[in-house]
Amino acid sequence: MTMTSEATLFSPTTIGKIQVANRIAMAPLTRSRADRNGVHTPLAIEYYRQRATAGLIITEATNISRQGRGYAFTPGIYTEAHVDAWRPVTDAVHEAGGKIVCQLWHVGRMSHVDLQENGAAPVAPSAIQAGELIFLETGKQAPPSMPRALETDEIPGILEDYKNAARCAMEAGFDGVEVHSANCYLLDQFVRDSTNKRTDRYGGSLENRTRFPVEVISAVSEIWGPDRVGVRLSPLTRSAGDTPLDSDPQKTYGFYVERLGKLGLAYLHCIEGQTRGDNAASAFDFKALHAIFGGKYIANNSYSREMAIEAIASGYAEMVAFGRPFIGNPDLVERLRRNAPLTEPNHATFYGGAAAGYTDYKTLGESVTG
Ligand code: 8OZ
Repeated sequence: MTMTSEATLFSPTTIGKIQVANRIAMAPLTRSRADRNGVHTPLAIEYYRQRATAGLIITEATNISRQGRGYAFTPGIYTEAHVDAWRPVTDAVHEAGGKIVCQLWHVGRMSHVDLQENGAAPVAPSAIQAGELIFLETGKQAPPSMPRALETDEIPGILEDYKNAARCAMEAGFDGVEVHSANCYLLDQFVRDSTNKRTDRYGGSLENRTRFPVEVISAVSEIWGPDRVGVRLSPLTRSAGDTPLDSDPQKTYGFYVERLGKLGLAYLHCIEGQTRGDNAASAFDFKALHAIFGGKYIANNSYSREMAIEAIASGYAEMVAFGRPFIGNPDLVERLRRNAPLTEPNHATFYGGAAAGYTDYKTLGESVTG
């Protein structure tokens, strides 16, 4: 039999219920340019519209509640004002032929009393303080505050917050949602034995440590249908907050992913190594992980053009997500197609500010003629 439709990086596919024009996803990228209340300015419309040739845009991490916020000027998706600011973004992406899912985020312990309602302590599975520094509204940096451990009876309230955010995302016109279960934020804090010391049904065994994240993903799936819900994991990442790895990442995330596989989700998205670092797919069996999951897989972390082409052609992944290259190259898909040079993004303008380093990167056509 001859194969007539071999998958390439540039061929269309379907992820759950979402049809995408190519295998290149834009990874979630925190840019910290919303206002103090997490409401996007019109600049975000232009930023996402410029990148709409990605097969799938995954938005920057977006707070599901005030409690879930840990960095000043990150956007939210839990009030009417948030919905009204996101709707023109999804409209612009759709008009340009793209697809966009909203990444739902609760930072857990990675927050500061100054960012919380009435100066409340951030919440976490256990009262263990994170390291590193976070940005406050004053522009100053501070270590995350000491969190308080969530009471068991507070869990349903957080599930409700996730559902509210999922509903808001639907109202705002997204194609689906991605649950942020990576990078040592709230869900990952429950999964890892380094940050979860609970003795109730949400701590201890693997079954218990994965219970809350699975409940969150199931709750969000009730709103969207599981075939429009993806999940992002980072088994090898130590940030945020200098969080130690789980004591046995292969076993722990394998167990977690086995549970996720039963939910019929749109996709599993893995950061294969240290977030914002190198690809370390050789240090962990990601292939085993997505085999356990059994559904579509989006690979991420420092993929070169050649690695991405190979990942799709070999069937290793259904899509490859690029993060930093999408900052400097709004037309990344076209540049990869032509094997054209990439513009290095300026790190100094990654977080905060306005148009500079956000919406002023040029496409190939603009660079040639401009
Ligand atoms: C960069 C700066 C702040 C937060 C993540 C949401 O690492 C983030 C993040 C990235 O997942």
